[in-house]
This record gives sequence, structure tokens and C-alpha cells, in this order.
Amino acid sequence: MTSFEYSSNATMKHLAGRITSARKILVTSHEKPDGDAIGSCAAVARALTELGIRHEVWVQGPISDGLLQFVPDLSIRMAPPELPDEDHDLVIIVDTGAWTQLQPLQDWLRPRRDSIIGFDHHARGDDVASERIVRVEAASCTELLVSLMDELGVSLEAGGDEVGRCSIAEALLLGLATDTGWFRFESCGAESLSVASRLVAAGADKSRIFRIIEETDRPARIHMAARALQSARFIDGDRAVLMSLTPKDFAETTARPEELSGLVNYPMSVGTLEVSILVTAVDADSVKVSFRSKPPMDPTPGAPFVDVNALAAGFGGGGHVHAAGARIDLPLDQALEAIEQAVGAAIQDAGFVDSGSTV
Ligand SMILES: [Mn+2]
Repeated sequence: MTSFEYSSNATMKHLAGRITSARKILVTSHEKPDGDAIGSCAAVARALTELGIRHEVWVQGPISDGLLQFVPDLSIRMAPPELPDEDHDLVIIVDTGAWTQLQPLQDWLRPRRDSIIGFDHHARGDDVASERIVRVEAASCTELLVSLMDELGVSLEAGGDEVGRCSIAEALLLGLATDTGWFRFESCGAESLSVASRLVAAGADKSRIFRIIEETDRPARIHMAARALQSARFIDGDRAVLMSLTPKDFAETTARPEELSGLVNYPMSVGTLEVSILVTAVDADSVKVSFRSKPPMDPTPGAPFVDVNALAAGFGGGGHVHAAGARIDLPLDQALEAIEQAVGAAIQDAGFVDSGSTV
């Protein structure tokens, strides 16, 4: 058996040719589509409209209200229970190449491998598309789709209108901005910024994207943030902070668990801080924990930082080096105690040289 390698096996020119010779195209992306998935689908759909090629966009939700606001005209079909017709002669999959992220359409896609093409920037994927471009150095799928637009001869300015539907450039910038945390992440280098510059020059309105995508909270989130910050306890010479929220906090603010996303990052503005931890009591006997850590201040290899993936693994959880989570079957106060001990040890092990701030 030959081992499968998830990498490019076609040129952009060839894939553009397959697109322009298709009669009807299905465009799809991963489940729970994010800004990059929706931006990629929208940009491709807009380009197909420009080229006069019939197409449908199919994705499995949920899709945030902000993202939907971007593409009011895009009829997004949801599978299942509905499934696409048989009459598509090409399928374009963007921002994923993994069967696990394509569950709802899996049975429909499997027999069609030869008519599937893929555009992705993830390092791992499966043999879903017969021909694909995988560019792991691209910070978003939309970043690599800019070259597809060039190859198709479609203007980046096409597709927008006054009532709010985004242009191709704006759809592409949406993906790039959201996948790079608004250009902060390490993945966003000179190439991504120069693509962003081109998209802005083509009319993409970054302030509008920011407002629609990032400024959508309900007041309940701010009330929850206030409670979390009120609970903040700085420990280990202000290198770590522990915040906690209880079921009572949820009841009194009417906040939903999904409205807490990113809250754990609030204390990161504190200079001495290396690790931020938010502990949410699910019920009387278990908690959900979010761990975040800062990348090392010093770029030299071996510079100290806290690996929260390892920290979370100690509680049966996991994630990434700087962002991880766990669920712990302990009442809130006992969980906080256990976490405080573990984070103290992790900070000690990390080998920071000075003693942090003087408390
Ligand atoms: Mn992406």
C-alpha cells in the first residue's frame, strides 16, 4: 500500500481549467463554518457568478449571525436531511480536506472522488479530492484563493453591492483576518500582509468586517466578563491568573456557554502574566477549564513559556501549546485548588529567571 500524502497534486492553472469547463458546481467547506470557510465559499461562489457558471453552496451549520450577515444573498443549503442533486459535475471543497469535517455530505461525496477538487491550507487531510492545492504556508484558505481568482481572470472587486453583500475581496479578507486573529498570529507573515494589502486596495472594508464579525456580543457577555474579572486571582508572582464562573453567574446574566469564547484572554494584557485560566462550573461536581499562555518573550530557542497543552493533559484534556482545555470532575473549589497546584509546578518547571512581580 502506498502511503497517502496530503499535499498539492495539481497546479492552480489546471484547477482553474476544471472550474471553467464545469456545467454545475457544488461548493462546500467544513462543518460549523468559520470566517475562512464562509469567506472561501462566498468568494468562490461570487467568482462562479461572474463566470456565469451554475453553482450551489452547501455547508453544515451552525453559522454565526455575523457571518450570515456577510452573505445575505448566498443561499446556503444545509445537509442533511436534504442532499444535493445528482447533476453537479464538479465539487469544490475549501478550507478542509478531512472526512471528519465533512460528515454530513460524506456519503454523497465518497463516490464522487474524481469530480472533487480541493483548496486547503491545513497540514492534515484525507484523500477526499482527486486533485487539490494544499498550501500550509498560507495563513488562510482565502489567501491561496487569491491566486485562483487571478488564474480565473476574475476581478477581486466583483460581487459587492450597496446593500451589504460582500465583494470577492471582502470575502477573502474576512477569511484572512479571522484565521490570523486580525493579523496577530505567527502564521501571518509578509506574504499574508501583502495579500491583505491587495484586498484592501480592491475595496475590502476592514472596519466593516470587524464590526460585523467581532462586535456582535449581547450585554450578557459583558456582565459575564465583569464577573470573571471580579473573580480573578493572580498567583505565582502574577505570572498566572485564575478566574471562575458559577451556574449562578449564568442564571443571573442569562449568558450561554458559547458567549464566553475569548473571555479567558482578557487578563493577557497584564505584563507579568504568562498563563490565564478560566474555570467554569458546569454543575456541582464538574468544571470546564480553558488554559491560555503567551508565547515566549525571547525569540531564542529554549526561552521559557508555559505549555498549556501539557498542563491540560494533566487533567485529561489537551489542545495546543498556547491554548488548551479540559473537563475536570471535581467541585469548583477543589478543581481550583488542583489547578493552582499544577500551574505553580508548570511555572516552576518552565524556568523563568527572575521572580515575576513583587506581590
Ligand atoms: Mn482556514
